[in-house]
Amino acid sequence: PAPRTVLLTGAAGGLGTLMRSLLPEYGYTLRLFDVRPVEGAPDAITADLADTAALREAVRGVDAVLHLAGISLEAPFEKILKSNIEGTYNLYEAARQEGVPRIVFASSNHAVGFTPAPRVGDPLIPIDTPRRPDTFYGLSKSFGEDLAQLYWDRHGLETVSVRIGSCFPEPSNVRMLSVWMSPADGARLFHAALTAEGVGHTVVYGSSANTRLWWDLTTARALGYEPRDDSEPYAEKLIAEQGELDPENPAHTHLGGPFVSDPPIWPY
Ligand code: NAI
Ligand code: 15L
Repeated sequence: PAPRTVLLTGAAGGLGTLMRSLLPEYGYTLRLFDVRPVEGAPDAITADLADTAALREAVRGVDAVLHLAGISLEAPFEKILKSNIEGTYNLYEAARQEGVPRIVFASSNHAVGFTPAPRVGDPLIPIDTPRRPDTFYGLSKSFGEDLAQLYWDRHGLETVSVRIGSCFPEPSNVRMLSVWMSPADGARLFHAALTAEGVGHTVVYGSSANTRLWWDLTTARALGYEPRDDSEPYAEKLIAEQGELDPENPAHTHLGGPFVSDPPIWPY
């Protein structure tokens, strides 16, 4: 049966806020979880992923988890270890113990961020390209994908790991023309990932059907995802303001963009 009640971790964040408004249209009842209070949602669970008792209770009875909580940019290793590596492990353990059948995991393009971006005419980057994390952050997403594989092989807990590109209301730089996922396409993809049958552990890239797309969406489409948006209408303005991607600049020529710089460039 299609999942109905979904635990949304990271509900106070940027993507969590977008999905709180978009996913109910698909018929989900969302249970919210974040270490920060969720504005306008007094019933949200305010707890850290380190709190295993709170996690057990949070996942009890849900049909699936959309796991967005975690540090979403580069940070010192100790922080990434706590929130993203141990935190994601704690979530999987709670889900296993409570018999939750599926997790949709917010992985990231930064798990493969040091992969050179394809040039015009090159093949798209396949989903099974070797992982090349560009940061401790990307490394934590690589860990999450392996953890998901372990919990599928050992415990039969299913996961769709979504290597999200850039999911924001609009693309804000030239790289994002290639990796952007509109919020509406994000909701379409998460819905497909929550409902497709027999996913085992499936890894997909998460983006819209961008004209300048860098990676292969075949595994995402196989879930039933049909992207409807394309960043191209933003291209002329962004390129006029910022120029074309510079083939001599590593931050322009790798999937991970400015995350490959040392230190990573914020904001960008
Ligand atoms: P965000 O930083 O706005 O939101 C993350 C949320 O997680 C925050 O509300 C934060 O309070 C919560 N959180 C962090 N550590 C926690 C902990 N230990 N316990 C409980 N809650 C904790 O990030 P955003 O953009 O909403 O991203 C959501 C997820 O999607 C993240 O896992 C991020 O890595 C991933 N992602 C997002 C992309 C995007 O374009 N927005 C691209 C690729 C991946
Ligand atoms: C990510 O993984 C980040 O969480 C998000 O804030 C963006 O930086 C995105 O990648 C990106 O690559 O643009």
